[in-house]
Amino acid sequence: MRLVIVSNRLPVTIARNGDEFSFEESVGGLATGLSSYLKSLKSGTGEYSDYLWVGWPGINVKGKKRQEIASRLEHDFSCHPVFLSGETIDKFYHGFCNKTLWPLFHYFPLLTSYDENLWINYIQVNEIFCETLEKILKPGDALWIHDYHLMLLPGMIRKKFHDLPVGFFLHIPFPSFELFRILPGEWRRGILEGLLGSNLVGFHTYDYTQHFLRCVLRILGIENNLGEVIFKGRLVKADTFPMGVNFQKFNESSRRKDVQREMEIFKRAFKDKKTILSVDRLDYTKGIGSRLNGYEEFLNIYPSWRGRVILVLAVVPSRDKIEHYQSMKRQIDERVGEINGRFGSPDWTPVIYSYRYLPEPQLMALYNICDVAMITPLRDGMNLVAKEFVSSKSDLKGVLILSEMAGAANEAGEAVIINPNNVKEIADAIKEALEMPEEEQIRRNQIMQTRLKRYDVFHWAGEFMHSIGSAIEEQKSLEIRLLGEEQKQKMIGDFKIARRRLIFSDYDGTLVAFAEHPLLAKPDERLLNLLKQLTSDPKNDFVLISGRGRDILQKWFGDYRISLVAEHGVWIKKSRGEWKNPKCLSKEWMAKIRPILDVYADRVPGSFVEEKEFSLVWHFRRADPEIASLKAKELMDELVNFTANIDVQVLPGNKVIEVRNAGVNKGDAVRSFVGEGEYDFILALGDDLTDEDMFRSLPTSAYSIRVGLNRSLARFNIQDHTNALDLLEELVR
Ligand code: GDG
Repeated sequence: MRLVIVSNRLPVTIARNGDEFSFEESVGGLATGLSSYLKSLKSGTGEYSDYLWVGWPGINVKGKKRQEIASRLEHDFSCHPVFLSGETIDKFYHGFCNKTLWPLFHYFPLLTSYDENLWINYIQVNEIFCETLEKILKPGDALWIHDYHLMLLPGMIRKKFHDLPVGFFLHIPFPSFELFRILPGEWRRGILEGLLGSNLVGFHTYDYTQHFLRCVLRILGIENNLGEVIFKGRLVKADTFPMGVNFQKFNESSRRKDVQREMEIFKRAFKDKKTILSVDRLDYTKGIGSRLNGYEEFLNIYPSWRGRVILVLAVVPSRDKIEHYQSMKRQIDERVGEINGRFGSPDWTPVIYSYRYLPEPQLMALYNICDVAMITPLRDGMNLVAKEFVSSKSDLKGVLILSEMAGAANEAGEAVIINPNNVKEIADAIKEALEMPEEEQIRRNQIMQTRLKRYDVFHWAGEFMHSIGSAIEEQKSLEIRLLGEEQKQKMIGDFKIARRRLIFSDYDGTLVAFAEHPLLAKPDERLLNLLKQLTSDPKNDFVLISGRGRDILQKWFGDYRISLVAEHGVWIKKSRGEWKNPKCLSKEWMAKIRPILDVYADRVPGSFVEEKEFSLVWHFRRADPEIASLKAKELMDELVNFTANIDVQVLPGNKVIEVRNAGVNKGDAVRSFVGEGEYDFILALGDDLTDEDMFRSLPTSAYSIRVGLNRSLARFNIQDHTNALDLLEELVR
């Protein structure tokens, strides 16, 4: 099987020298980590033995040159380019990605721009990726899409490839609902629905996963069960996979000759001073300013350290086309100048500052020789630099100072954890780190390294891929009972030859979609025509078996030659007959329960109580989904306790909780109809828990179908009410 990786950028840097192109593998983060994993696939015996990486090559050329670059990428790097024009990439990468999604997802709403044109461009670029993939995907491929640039792509792909395994991983934080909701409605729904095209959506931390699930609930109204969501009839799993680094590579780096050469050079430059390392891309989320403030404060309040310590500040150029990044660069230059001017002396520079990309041996040399790493992002999805620093310490000596706002902080309890907004805290942390006894450093690093070694980047990618497989297995276990074409044709055949046919159907959720208020879920033309056709054949008996009150059923269906069952079997009206109440039921309990439900209706805006003749229902479809979901659990508890000694039952339904007399259920009603005629074809359709009683009471020869993908006693499942109508239409055609 082939694994197709998709990310905004290919892991190859292409440089142009006149008419010639040179190609070099990119290093750092996703590129390095994932590349090692992918290469290991080719030599391994696992499920995937081949890979292809699809993304923007970082260069725009036309005509023959494109072909030349594409075949070189394919041949030498297993990459496939998605070419984008300069203008498109400008609006996409520098636009929606980094002026809207990046700041908002990192909790900088004031820096977020809301430009409809940029959103449209974002959709278009995701479509271009989708079109490219359509041309190259083959049966047996699996797709792993990366990061915030391509959040619409899973949904687009799903429309074209129903069964393709698709995983999505978000490398940045997923913000809390309060932040995410700031996006205009169409954008936020589009992003969530796009992500839900995947089989698996992965995040770095438990919090991000929960934020995502909460947004799915609050914005799309879809609940999750232990991280699993049913979206458009498919199971989608959201889970946490903290990304690791290539531990072994960093841990063994001090043995590399090229790294050792760089270590010697740095050691000479730093002399006998203690060193604090800071490495980041230039970005306002990385908290470089706070770090400089903290360091300045440290020199200010702990003067004995002056002249004995150096801050090695490596800033890597990034997104310098965006104005905000340019001004940030100027501020950093100025702050470094101020600190060096204020404290420096002819033989001591407090901050050694570089603004460039460091070749890998240099970065590894710094990881190896610096005593402390100070990583203080204001917000960071994970932060791999922190993990790389700790992994590099083969002698276990060194201290990591880490912001609590980095995803990595969840796994690095042994680091000196700071709040990046507290200058004094940073200053104290620097002192603590520089003065930490060696045994303590070793003890802490040992624990962190054990974790980093076990959960390295190979483990991370392997576990993610394995989870896509499990999500698909679970999806299949749901689909296995989906009514297939062959079974459907058999059913139609049985229907055609039958002399007497009996069809039971629930109403809400089975023949019509749910509406915000029950009165709005009226039968439409399509359904009424279907009923006319069904009842025009004297061989057919149709029973509408619902939880609704008899008044509304009478109003909507009283004129049809069909039987009606109201309130789950409290009332039964045989076709053309009178309403009858077969059981002697009590109503006394209703006066006691009603006030409890009223309290919930008052407390949960948008919810209301429906009183039927023999049952009470609390409806919460229109309420805030999160509050309602919590309150529904509370109400269930309260009702179950309160009704322990009363002869009633409490039933959770689809956005409702119903209380009704015990001993009344659709099963009894079904039995009374089945016993009446010599039916040689019986079919029952229903969508919720109350319909399970109906399925349970059917003869074994009957066809039973649960609408929706829930586990059920029914023999088959179909996706939704439109499939139910399609099926009934096919029967009578
Ligand atoms: C995003 C999320 C998340 C950096 N400078 C140089 C260099 N690097 C390498 C590091 C590291 C990577 O780049 C940076 O990774 P980070 O995790 O620190 O940050 P982002 O680039 O913002 O990445 C982040 C990450 O995705 C992965 O999911 O952790 O939260 O924002 O590997 O080594 N490498 C070299 N020279 C440099 O100057 N050679």
